[in-house]
Amino acid sequence: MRVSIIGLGASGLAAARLALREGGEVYASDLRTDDPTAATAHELRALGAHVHLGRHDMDRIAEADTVVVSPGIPPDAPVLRALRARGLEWVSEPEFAVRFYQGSLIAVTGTNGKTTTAALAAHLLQAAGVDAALGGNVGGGLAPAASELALREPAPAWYVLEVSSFQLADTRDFAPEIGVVTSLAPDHLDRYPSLEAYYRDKARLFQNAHIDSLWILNGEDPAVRDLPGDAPGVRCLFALDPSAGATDARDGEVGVCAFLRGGVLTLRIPGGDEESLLPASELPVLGRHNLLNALGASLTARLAGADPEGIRKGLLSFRPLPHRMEPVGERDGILWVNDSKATNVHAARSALESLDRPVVLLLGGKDKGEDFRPLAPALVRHARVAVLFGEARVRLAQELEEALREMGSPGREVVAAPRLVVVSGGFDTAVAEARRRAFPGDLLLLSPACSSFDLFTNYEARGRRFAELARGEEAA
Ligand code: UMA
Repeated sequence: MRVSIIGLGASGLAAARLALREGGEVYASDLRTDDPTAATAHELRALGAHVHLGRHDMDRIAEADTVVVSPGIPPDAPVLRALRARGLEWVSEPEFAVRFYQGSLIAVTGTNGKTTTAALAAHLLQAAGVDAALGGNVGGGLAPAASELALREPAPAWYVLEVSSFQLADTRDFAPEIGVVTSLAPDHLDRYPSLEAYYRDKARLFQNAHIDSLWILNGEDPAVRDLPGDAPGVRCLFALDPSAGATDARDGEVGVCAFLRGGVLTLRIPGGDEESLLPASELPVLGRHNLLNALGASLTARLAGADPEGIRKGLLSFRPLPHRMEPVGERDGILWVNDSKATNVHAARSALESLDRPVVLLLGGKDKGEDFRPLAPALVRHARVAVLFGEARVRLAQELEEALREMGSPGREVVAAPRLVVVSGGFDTAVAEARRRAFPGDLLLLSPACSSFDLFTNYEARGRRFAELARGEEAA
């Protein structure tokens, strides 16, 4: 087996380790030459790989039987254009990894909610005594890359992989026993030419569907229900309302199998009775979308063999993941919530809509070109103030002002238009401004609808700084 690995981040390193363990002859390359990449190169050379930093040797790459490409490399990168020109194919890192899996596979994708759902599903399985391992796109040091899981011994009964559209793009034989789609909304439009192209990559989850495949779909999201097209398999929905989707059922749907009954999370798996899990009020995570994530994850775990009692225990012991609706402090009656992971409009909107306290919202960051106007209705309903910061602040202000004006035109009713405050200083200045405008009882929410790369290295660094400021650590 001759394997060429392009990109030496977390995915490339994991794929190279796996290929080497399998006795492969490995050529790995990365355009970077910085210290962390040099350390990776050093490790891989010690294990027998041939590594180039600062360039990709196309002739070496062309000698491989399998070319593994990191998800962060866009399809129009020169290295991929050169591969295409030579008629060479490549696969994504999870596609490579699953070839070596010995247990069953749960793959979780979706625009938002996929990390929490994947992490919770794995946690619920473990709480029920089922050996499950979490990995894939998760990142943030919370879980390993897909290939790293293949190195685990003994192999787990279930691999729970979060997969992004970038990773699904270059799959071919990827065939999960259980596939989960949490939500679909515009995202990554700086990389995809259209929304359809983005959804097409997501739909690759279903490319090897067979009649025994189990699909767990958000029943409240019509785009999710449409995504499988005519793929075979059983489609189980999750939704707050048990009758959701009843009037327009798609082929293969068996109705809502996870829902709320009298405020209690409830399961009804095909052919079985209703099983009550836990009152929603006892869930240790914030917000309506986390309730949906909990329903999706509980259904996934149940279908993978977890018993209701184990799921109940797991739901109670789960803790919010960092940077996802994570309460990070309460001072002077103001609750600070870090949702730095909300890097698109849909995520910020669902965060807002899931809350029942007045919100002072921090919005802004790198401008990915998304239309911000759809945020306006949620702002009107939930936010008193929106503090706009970072590279996107001017466009945010223009589009939100325009949308709010439109909503306020005669014939429309606006109770209280939220105040928009544009801050041109850095992140700390924006947070200080938000703090000044918050009253006791308010929720100070960082759910920025933009990525962080204008001011930070990643969303985790942005969330960490927010948490420091929540604790009163003012000086950077
Ligand atoms: N590179 C080249 N040549 C090029 C272009 C890039 O060599 O022409 C190199 C870069 O220098 C870099 C590497 O290729 O070293 C690219 O690495 P990467 O960006 O793919 O990063 P990884 O560390 O492998 O992380 C990836 C995911 N990152 C992205 O998809 C951008 C991580 O998801 C994931 O946790 C990890 O694989 C393991 O599966 C992060 C993410 O932000 C959390 N994902 C996006 C999201 O969730 O929205 C999709």
